Order: sequence, then structure tokens, then C-alpha cells
Amino acid sequence: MAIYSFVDNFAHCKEQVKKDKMKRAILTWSALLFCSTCIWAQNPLISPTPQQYITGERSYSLPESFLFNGLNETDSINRSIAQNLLPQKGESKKYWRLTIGERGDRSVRSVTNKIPKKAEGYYLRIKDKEIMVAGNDERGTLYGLHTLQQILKQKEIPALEITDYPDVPVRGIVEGYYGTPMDFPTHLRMLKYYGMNKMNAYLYGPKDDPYHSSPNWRKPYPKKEADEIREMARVAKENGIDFVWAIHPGKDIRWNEADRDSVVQKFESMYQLGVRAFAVFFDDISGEGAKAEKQVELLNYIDDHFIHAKKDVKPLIMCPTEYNKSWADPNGSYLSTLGEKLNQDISIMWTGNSVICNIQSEDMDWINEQIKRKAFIWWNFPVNDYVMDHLLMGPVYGNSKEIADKLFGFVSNPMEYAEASKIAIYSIADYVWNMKAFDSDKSWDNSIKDLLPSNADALRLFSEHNSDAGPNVHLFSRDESVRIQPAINDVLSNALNNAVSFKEGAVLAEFENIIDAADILMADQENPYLKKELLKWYPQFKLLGEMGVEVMHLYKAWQDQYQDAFLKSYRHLRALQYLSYKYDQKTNTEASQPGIKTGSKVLRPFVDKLFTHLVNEYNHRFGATLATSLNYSHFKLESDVEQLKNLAVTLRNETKVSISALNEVLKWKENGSMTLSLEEATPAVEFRIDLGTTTLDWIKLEIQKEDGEWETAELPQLWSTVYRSKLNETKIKAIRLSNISGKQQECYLKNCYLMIKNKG
Ligand code: LOG
Repeated sequence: MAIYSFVDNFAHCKEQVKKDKMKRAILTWSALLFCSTCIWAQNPLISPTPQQYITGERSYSLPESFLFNGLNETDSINRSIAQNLLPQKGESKKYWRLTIGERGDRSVRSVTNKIPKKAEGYYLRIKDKEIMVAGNDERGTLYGLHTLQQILKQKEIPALEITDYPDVPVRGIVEGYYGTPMDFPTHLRMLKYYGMNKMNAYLYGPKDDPYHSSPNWRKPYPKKEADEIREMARVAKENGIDFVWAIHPGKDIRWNEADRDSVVQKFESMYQLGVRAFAVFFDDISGEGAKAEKQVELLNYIDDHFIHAKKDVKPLIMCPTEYNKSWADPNGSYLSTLGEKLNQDISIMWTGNSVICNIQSEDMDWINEQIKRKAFIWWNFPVNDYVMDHLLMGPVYGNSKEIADKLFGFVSNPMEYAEASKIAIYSIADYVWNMKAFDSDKSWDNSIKDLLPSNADALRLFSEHNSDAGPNVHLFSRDESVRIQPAINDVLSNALNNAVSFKEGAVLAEFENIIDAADILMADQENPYLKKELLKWYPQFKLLGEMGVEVMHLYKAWQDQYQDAFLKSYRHLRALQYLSYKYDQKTNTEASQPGIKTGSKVLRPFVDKLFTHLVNEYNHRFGATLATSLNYSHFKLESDVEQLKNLAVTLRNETKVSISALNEVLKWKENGSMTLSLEEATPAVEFRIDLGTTTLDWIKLEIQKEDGEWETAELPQLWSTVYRSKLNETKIKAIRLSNISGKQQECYLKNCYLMIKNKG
């Protein structure tokens, strides 16, 4: 994947200018030809990319006021947006006429045949001091006004004609992650952002809102939260967004009339707060709640007796329990039951071939065939609730551009860092609006400039090196550090072969730039929201830059055979490694994958490999014994249970060996086991596990002693779902858990750790 440098960008622009000059020579106002990315030096940046966009030869300086036309016919939201664009015409002569309206309105009758006959489409024309915004419907007019807002940010505006409409009918966000839900002011801020990016749906379903899920889904929200939801629904509406309130009842629902009525009553209470769109999520549950027939019965009942009865409520949305292909029952019974029996107007969500993956055209064909309708994609990006020690700030890429017609909708699940998620959200909005024209790298670059205009270079550098998810249970990976990777590889492979690389300067400069960028971002005054969210990541990023600079100094000293300089750099690098390790240990400690990792895919491994190589060479040549790694203990997790074998293991405070938690239902197969091995026999204090179930008689715990013998250990219940084995400082080499029940067990992996004795 290419990422443009400035030089590339500049060349790209010049090329475009030439092309556009030719284009303008050919196009006339009457010939409306397809030209979705007309980039002209002073052309306003419009995102999402319009479908058809033609600029004329003339450009005008901005008007000072508007003479409005058609305001009475359009709805109040559009009216107030239009009125806020510029003041009403006063004394000044520098006014333009702004006409707005919908298909059928008198004000826009002259352009009726130019308005696209597409839901939410609009036609926008700027010509001879007259602006016309004509929507196919009210939301179309709203989107036309949003586009105009972007255009008016220019000092000079070209004559232009835009014919625009979305590719995907339902576009937006599903706040469906585990972790801290966004707070109220953030919700309001984000709703405006979604709307400005022409997204039209926001599904509210944070897993850690207790009134969305168990234990409180049956109860109405307390007053404060209820007031907030009312306000969110109002602000959503004002921004052209359907606020969809989702319920997650499947963990403890009973399939009886009382619970059926509880769902309806809860929906009714949300309706009273102004909510006009609803969803029922059955993801990440097991047991009774997961039965397709029962889910269908409940959903059809709600659909018939609540959704339709209300008249002003949008069609119901559901998230199935088998929400991705890798979990779909090979006999197909769950999904085909939904496909055949669920009312046709209920839409069904789907994450793709696995929980976190890209969506291809044939994947859509497969699921649409199963569920007998167009699937509603729940795209698990940039969510990081399964890798909370990483940020996913890189470009949006990998989804097919040919799937628009196969989708009911497409929504993104963000990180709990709302402001940082805007980078991905901006591009997802661009992708779902106009797939064919979507340019991943360009959209990413624009999103960064939009988020932090003054310090975009620093944020771009940070994002480039904070894109990958790191090791994770879903095996989801993203490109990271793409631009500098060839230079990094060149330096490293030459170093390993004792040869000189011409790229050393570029690599050193990259690390120096990282230090600068970290400082700039820490001192940023432009976007306080972003700074608040990411402040804990920046010091680790700076340490990465410092380590990188120092490893290049170490390398230089080695090449120059300058022993004192080598030792000086060595000592500093060891200190930096220690500081970075400590920072990781003491920051973001509450997360289920605690710590802060930056540049973990390319840059950090480069620093470590080059360091180890150089120190080994030094030791070899001078008979020295400089340590090559920090004295961390190493742990290995092995399992024949698919969902367990790729879980990350981390050491906290030198005593707590934690296995990363799992969000989804864990299907622990019959006789399946999980073994955690230590590098050397170590005195162990205790082992704790929480599988989200109060009965753990199906688990056998064994410990491997220093002599290699395995021995069964007690695992008594401590409280509720937490079980603990006291290990009394027995020296152990490994610990093993096995399912001895003779059948598959379904549970959660909420918490699991081994406490060892600090080596001191
Ligand atoms: C959850 C979701 C979570 C996401 C990523 C769905 C439908 N459900 O594994 O709440 O944010 O994966 O971890 C999920 O994706 N479970």
C-alpha cells in the first residue's frame, strides 16, 4: 500500500491540474459527465467524495450575506442550517441568492430534472452569484447544505455543479464495544461529526452500559441517564441521524411472556424519550438466549406489536448470535432459521467471515443467501477492545468496492477513544458514500488534516506507527510503518551482513521526527479532546523515538569502532528500554490488555533486533558480557482450543502473569486444555480464574513441579464466578487447565492470572 510523501502529493496535484484543465476544456455546463474526483488546485475538499462534481472556469470571492429563497418550504432543521451559513442580506452589496428546497418545491422547480432520483441525493449548483441546493428529500437537502458548508470554507469558490447521493442506504456507527462507554458531551460531539460526514445511523449499544445489557436491561434508565438519551436522540435528529437504541437481553432472558413484555416496555420507555429506531443484539451469549427459534419469536412479536404499531418507528435491526461465518453452524440451522422465519423487514447484522475481518463480494453473496435479505455489516474497525494496549489509527482499507448493492447498511464499531476514532470514521463515511471513488490513503491523509490541521504532520507520523493491532486472538493485522519499512529492512539486513546501508540517514531522521512529533502532540492546543485521549500514548512514542535514535548511534559507534561511544550509547539504550518497559507496566493498567504499545509491528522490533545483533557482535569481539535483553521472564501459552491459543500473555509488576481476557463466548471443547509455561521453575503464590460461571467442576487444574512431574491442584471457589488456587510458593514450571466434563463447555474468559514471587 502506498502512502504519499509530500513530493508524491505535489506531483500528483500538478498532474491533476493538467488533467483538469483538459477536462474543463471539454466539459460545458450542459454536458454533465461523470467526474467524481475533480481535483483542482483551489477546489474545495469535499468529503465524502461526491458522485459527480464539475467545476467551471470562473471562480468568485466569497459572499458576505445571503438572500434566502425557499426557506419556508423546507424543514426547520435545514432552514436553521442554511440561516447559519452566512448572515441574511443586509446593506452590503456582496450578497448572493441561496435557494434551497426538495423535489416538488416551487423554489427548485427549475432544476427538477437535475435532482438525482436517489434517496438522500441532492443537486448543488454555484453559478453567477446564485447557489441552488435541491434535495431529492429533506436529508438530501441537508447533505447538500453540509457540502456547501465545506465549500464556503474557501476564500474563493469556483462555479460548480454537484450531483450526489450515497451508495449504501444505512451508514454510520455502532457503539458496541466493551470498555468505558463515551460520556455524554462526547456523544453529542460525535453525533455532529457523524452527521457532517453524511452518516445517517448511530446504533447505541455499549456493552458496558448496564441498562443496555444484563443485569439492568429490564429496568428503565435512571433520570440522569434518561435525560441524556433524550438529548442524544434530539441532537441525532438535528444532524440527520437515526438514533437506534439497542438492547442486549440474551445473557439472562427467559423465553416467557413476562420477559417479552419487559423488552417491549423498555422500548416503550425509550420511545417516550424520543427514540424512533430500535435494535436487539444477541451477540456474545450462549445457552438459552442463543436459540434461533426463540429469538425469531420474540423479534417478530416486537416487530408486529411495537415497531409497526407505532407508525413513526424505523425498521427493527437485530444482531444474531452467529454473527460471523467462522461461528456459523455448519448445518446452517441457526442462520437459515433467521432467514426463513424472521419478518422480512427486520435487518440482520453481520461482521463477515470472522469477528474482525474485511468484507469481500463473495462473502456478501454467502450471507445474503443464508439470511434471505441484504446483510447489515457491523464492521469491527477501529475498535480496540480486544487489544486495548494498541491503537488502530491507520488507513481504512481491504473492503471490496463492489459491494454497495449487496448491503443493507454498513456501520463501524469505534475505539473507546472517540476523537482518535475520527480518523477511521471519516474514511468509512467516505467509503460507504462513494465506494468506487474511495482512495484509502488520500482519505486517511484528509482525515488527519481535518482532525488536527496545524499539527497534521505530527499526527500523521504518530498514526503511521500506531496502526496494527499487535498479537491478538482474532489474528487481525494492519499495515504499519509502511513508508519507512523498506529503509528499515535495508538497514537491518545490511547490519546483519556487516554491510553499510545508504538508508541509515533516513532511518535516523525518522526516529528524530518521532521525538519531535511526540513533543508537538503533547503540547498541542488545537484539539484538546484528542490530547486528552492520547496523552498517555505520547510518552511511550517519544521513548520509541529516543530508542531508535540511540540504536542508530550505537550502530555508528560500532561501524567507527569507537568503543567508548558504543558503551555510552549502550547504557543509554538500556535505560530507555527499562523506562519504556516500566511505562508499559504502570500505564493503562485497568484495561483487559494492559499497557501502552507503540510502533510494535516494525519500529520496535527493528530497535530490538539491531540492538541485540550489535551487542552480540561487541561481546564476541571484546570478550565482554553486555546483556542483550532486559531480564523479563518469558511465558508461553499453548492450547488445542482455537480461541485460547493466540491470547496474549503479559507480566505485570513482575509478579502477575495475565492471560488476555476474551469478549466473545469461549467454546471450550471436550478434553481441551490450556498450558501456561514459565521459562524456569518459579515460586508461585496463587492462580485465579473467572470463567463467568459459578460452577467450575468441569475444570481440572494441574501444576508441573520443578522435577517435571504433573500434579493436580485444588481450585476452590473464592466468590461468585472467581476461583482461586493457593500455591504456597511452590516452584512450578507450568500450569494446565483441562475440560474434563466429557463435553464442550460454553463460558467466558473474564480474568485469568498466575501470581509469582518477585525475583527481587
Ligand atoms: C462484539 C463486540 C466487540 C467486538 C470486538 C460483535 C457483533 N460483538 O467478540 O461488542 O466490540 O467483537 O471485540 C465482539 O462484534 N465480540
